[in-house]
Amino acid sequence: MKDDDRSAETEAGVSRRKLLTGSGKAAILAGLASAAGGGAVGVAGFARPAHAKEATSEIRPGDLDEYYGFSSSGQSGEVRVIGLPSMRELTRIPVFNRCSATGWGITNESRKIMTEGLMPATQAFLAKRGGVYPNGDLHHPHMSFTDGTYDGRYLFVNDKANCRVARIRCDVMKCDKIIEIPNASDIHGLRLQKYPRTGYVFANSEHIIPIPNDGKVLDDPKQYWSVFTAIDGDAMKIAWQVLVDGNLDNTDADYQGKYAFSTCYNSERGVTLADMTSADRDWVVIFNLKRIEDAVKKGDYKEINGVPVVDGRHGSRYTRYVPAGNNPHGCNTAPDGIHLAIAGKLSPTVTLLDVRRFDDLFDDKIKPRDVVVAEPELGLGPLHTAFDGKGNAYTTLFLDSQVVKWNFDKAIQAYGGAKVDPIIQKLDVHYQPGHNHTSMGETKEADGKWLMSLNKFSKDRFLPVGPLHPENDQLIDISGDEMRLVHDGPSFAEPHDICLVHRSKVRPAIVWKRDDPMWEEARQQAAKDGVKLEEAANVIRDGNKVRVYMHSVAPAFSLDKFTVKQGDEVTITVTNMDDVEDLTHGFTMVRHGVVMEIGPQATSSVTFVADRPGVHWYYCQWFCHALHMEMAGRMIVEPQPA
Ligand code: RUQ
Ligand code: CUA
Ligand code: CA
Repeated sequence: MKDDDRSAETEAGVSRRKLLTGSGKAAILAGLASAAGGGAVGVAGFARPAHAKEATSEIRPGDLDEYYGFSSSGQSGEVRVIGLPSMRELTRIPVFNRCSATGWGITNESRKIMTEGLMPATQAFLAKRGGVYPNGDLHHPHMSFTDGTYDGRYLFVNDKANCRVARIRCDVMKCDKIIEIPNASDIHGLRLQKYPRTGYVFANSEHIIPIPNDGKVLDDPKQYWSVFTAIDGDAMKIAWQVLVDGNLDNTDADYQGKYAFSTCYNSERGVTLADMTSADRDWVVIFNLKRIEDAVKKGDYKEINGVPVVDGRHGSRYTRYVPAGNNPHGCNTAPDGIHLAIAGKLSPTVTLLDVRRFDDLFDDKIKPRDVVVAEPELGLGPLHTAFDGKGNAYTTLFLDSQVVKWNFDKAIQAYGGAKVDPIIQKLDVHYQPGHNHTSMGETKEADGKWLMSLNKFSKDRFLPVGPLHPENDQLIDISGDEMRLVHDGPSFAEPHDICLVHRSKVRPAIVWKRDDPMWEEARQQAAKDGVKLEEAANVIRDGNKVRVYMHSVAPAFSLDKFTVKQGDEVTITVTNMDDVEDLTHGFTMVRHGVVMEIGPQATSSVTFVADRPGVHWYYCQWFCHALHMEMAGRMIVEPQPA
């Protein structure tokens, strides 16, 4: 047995021990050990075709990639932008984390974004703890849609750790809104309305809690619930919530603008692993958007924490529950606009639903399981499914460490009793894949060129770097009949999900616009102080508050010194007047934990207390000029008389 086989098996062994509870699962789970880690099952091991011109991940120096990959970073809390197919990391967008380079979480502009959308109780909680959450757990980045395809406006992302949803502007690649979701425990699944546009951002509370969670109900899980949330993505306000039975894991929406759906792995509403895996089957919940909107209009809801909460538990007009999987996980709408793939996780199947039958289901003309059109058995631990727009699906098999390519039509025929095998190919990936994603694959413009498999373990694939290994993001060419692995990409904790967007959809700015809303507060304060940001070199005293305004043109700040008194609250506002592509300055105040990025034509500000007398240098931390080292000045802090 090879080393990696052994560790893969240990991994599966752990999950097997933990998960081995219900009798119905024993048989499936007993099969794990033999298949885990090696991946030598099924039809793996295709010979590599002798393509005349094989697709390659190589991008020659100076050439540009064809796709943007907007990758999550899990518990790192940021978004990473990579180029595809080269897999080169292009930039990072801090969102829920703090950033030592850009000052995200330190500047006034970022702290406003990080706090203003939180519930008042959370703001009060954080006031004693540095004002902003230091962490986040960002799983699902998705670009806004118009008419079923990406429109380049925004990315929306979730924070599982602190129950938030954030929006990133794709023109400047900065986060501009963060809101907290009330009545939820945490936010896991997040996807967007695809038609007619986004529109709604759908977000799932994964864990069940008392609603409201105000201490009146405590250790009584029978009174714990989960909510499905629709956010107005333009206003970044909660539109409505739906109370459901069970929990909610992943979510997606149709291409018609009528339905959204979420997987549930805890239909038991349990609070222990044993409880949550005790049923043989869980379900997918379907939400009828029109009916829910009408309910909100008519007042058929309860207002909880300022949000209309519609009751969508069993028997309601607003939802339907379709039994599927066993602790199902992935929830992916196919680009054909018809099919929805629910990955079985503990069940070796993917359940394929036909959204055209949902109208009849809501009119009670058919039974819930009548919307199922196929349920192919694919392998062990199916987690997520991606699509090529040619009728094929690609499902990750966590336990088998494989991606399986299978065909819809064949799966539907097999479900109808025909003797056809829907599986086209199984490819080993390294190792234990979670999400996967195809180029443009969650849009109606799925182009079937690339598949990325985001693998949770890298084991032996890279130089060892200590006990904490990177993950492994693998690039697979799916343009031919057979999948071909072309690149291994190590990544730090922990890309869950990615969306692969053709570069024609994204139009980033080169420099900031001076009237950008990002620094509106600084603009207003400067106007009150009679200061012109573009020419500023002013020190304004206002009691013990001191506002220092400067502008920068490489390689100098407009002030090479300013003087304050010990204990003053100092606000530094810097405007970068360089109007040149790629000319960013920074501002770092030494020994004060103060740092900010100031992009070309941007204004940034930061506030701190100058409570240490003496001389403190400030300098530009972004290499900007041959005389960058000299781009500095002094803050002189006069001691308070003793
Ligand atoms: S989930 S590995 Cu956080 Cu997207 Cu499926
Ligand atoms: Cu400005 Cu370095
Ligand atoms: Ca379950």
